[in-house]
Amino acid sequence: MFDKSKIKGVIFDLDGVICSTDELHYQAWKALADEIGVYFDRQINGRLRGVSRMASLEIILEKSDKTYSEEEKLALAEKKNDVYRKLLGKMGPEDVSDEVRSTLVALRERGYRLSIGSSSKNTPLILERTDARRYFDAVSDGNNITRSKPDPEVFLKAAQFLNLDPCECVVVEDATAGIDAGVAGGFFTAAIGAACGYERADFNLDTFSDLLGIL
Ligand code: B16
Ligand code: MG
Repeated sequence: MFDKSKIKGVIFDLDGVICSTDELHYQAWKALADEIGVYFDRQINGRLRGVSRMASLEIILEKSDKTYSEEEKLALAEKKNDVYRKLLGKMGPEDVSDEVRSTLVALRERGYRLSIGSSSKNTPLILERTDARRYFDAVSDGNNITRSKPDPEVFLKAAQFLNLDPCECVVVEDATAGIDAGVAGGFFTAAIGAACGYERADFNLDTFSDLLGIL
């Protein structure tokens, strides 16, 4: 049972929650897919939400007739990431909205401890480009996990960094795999964006600042 007085922390997914990098992922994967002659569109891109880089590549290669070795797959993923990081380099503070910033500030003022819980290994670069690191007490990301969502590892690490139990935290996610990860880890969950309406989530947020009505 959700009891607001027992909640001490909030863990935020990054891509699709704090900022939107879906279009940049799309452009980078599309460049790679075109180069290797594999069909790729925005619908397939939607399946990559919250999924790790290598798992994303596997989804893209479903449309390929060729079988790639593990070494070749790593090289393809690296190539995509080089393009993606160049695109991330063009991000700036304007890519985190005023609504997100003021909500994070208000949550901190209410005493909540805040962490990032993202699958992305590019989290440090994204937080630096958008000048958003300063809102968070901790960052758990693709660099400190071995299993990606729907495994709860990234959120369990975030809770550990905050010194909190999962049942004291709300996870905010835009991917159903992320909500599944939150549920599996024993967290309360709030779905936003593409995950909004997902029946496994405890809360649905029409907009980011709706969090202030829950916490
Ligand atoms: P990278 P999140 C996820 O971030 C993205 O949603 C997903 O599309 C991406 O494949 C994954 O990060 C890995 O990203 O290639 O930068 O390590 O939504 O968990 O913040
Ligand atoms: Mg996401």
